[in-house]
Amino acid sequence: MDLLLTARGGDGQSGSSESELAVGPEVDAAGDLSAGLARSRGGFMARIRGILRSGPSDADWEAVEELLISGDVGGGLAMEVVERARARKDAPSAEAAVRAELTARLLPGEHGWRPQPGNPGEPAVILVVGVNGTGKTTTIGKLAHLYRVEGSSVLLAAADTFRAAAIDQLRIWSDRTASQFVSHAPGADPAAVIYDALDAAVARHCDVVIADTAGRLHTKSNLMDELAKMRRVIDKRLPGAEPEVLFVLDATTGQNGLSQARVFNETVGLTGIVLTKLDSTAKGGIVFAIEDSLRVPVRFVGVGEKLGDLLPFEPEAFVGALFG
Ligand SMILES: Nc1nc2c(ncn2[C@@H]2O[C@H](COP(=O)(O)OP(=O)(O)OP(=O)(O)O)[C@@H](O)[C@H]2O)c(=O)[nH]1
Ligand SMILES: [Mg+2]
Repeated sequence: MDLLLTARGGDGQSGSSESELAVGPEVDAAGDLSAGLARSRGGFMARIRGILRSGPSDADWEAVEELLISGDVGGGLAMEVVERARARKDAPSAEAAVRAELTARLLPGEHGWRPQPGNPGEPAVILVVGVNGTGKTTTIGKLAHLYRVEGSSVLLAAADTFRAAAIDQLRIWSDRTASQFVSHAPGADPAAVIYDALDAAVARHCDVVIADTAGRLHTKSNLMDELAKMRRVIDKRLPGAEPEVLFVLDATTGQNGLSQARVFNETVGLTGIVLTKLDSTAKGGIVFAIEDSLRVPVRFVGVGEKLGDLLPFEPEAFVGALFG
């Protein structure tokens, strides 16, 4: 990779510690969707395929519904998929019918989606939110990698000011991806970090700003209010920006993730979802449940801990990898 840039990292509050970086982002192979879905494919999906191949009886269809539920597809949706698959006359096989119905439950993919600036010459803004430990900061590193390799300039905003270690963790990702970095001292107002990061990004003509936020439980209203304030600050500094508000959901959380997502959606208006740790779960069916319950698109899936392990979500490729 021959990308070169001059990054001015440093502390947005003091304006100090400018560092010259003459390095490109680390290059990392793209992750493998099929490998990432191996547990789900070999788990509930393998059993579903086994049943469907033998010309399913009524009892078999019931078993398929139960298996879909066990894979986190959700009760209502599993029933709908089975009912519609059974009624389908056009499919060459029961497996093809279920596959088509599952694909039809997903929102249409936006091939090549990328965040857009609200106004020409301004940066596109991504605000990354979610409960504790879902993979927000790691996802930001992976996103930065993706956009840097494409040749975009990226600025990471350390608006998780809750722990000093969180700021350091993001700084390491900014170094690895040769992204710019704005932080304040631990304990500072996260909304102020975002304001300064947007200022810096405009001044430095950055293409994309990605803001990290502290993990928070959706039940803590003061912390949810803090998030709403961050969202408002973006509108204030960049009117019309229409930031991408990405909710990072840990796929291993199961159906609890849906109630988390709903509260975050009410507070900050989610525009996209990243489903992480798909490699660690046999319940990849949560993808169908989350899109169905929120009507917010899954933008990316996380399939591992390496920089390249974030893949754009393509509905047909996803269902294809589930069936194998
Ligand atoms: N296997 C796997 N692990 C992941 C994935 N994404 C993140 N992780 C791991 O999940 C753990 C938590 O990741 P973080 O990025 O620190 O999570 P966070 O949401 O920023 O956490 P807080 O800031 O504490 O709320 C780390 O060990 C990551 O390596 C993924 O797609 N697959
Ligand atoms: Mg974090």
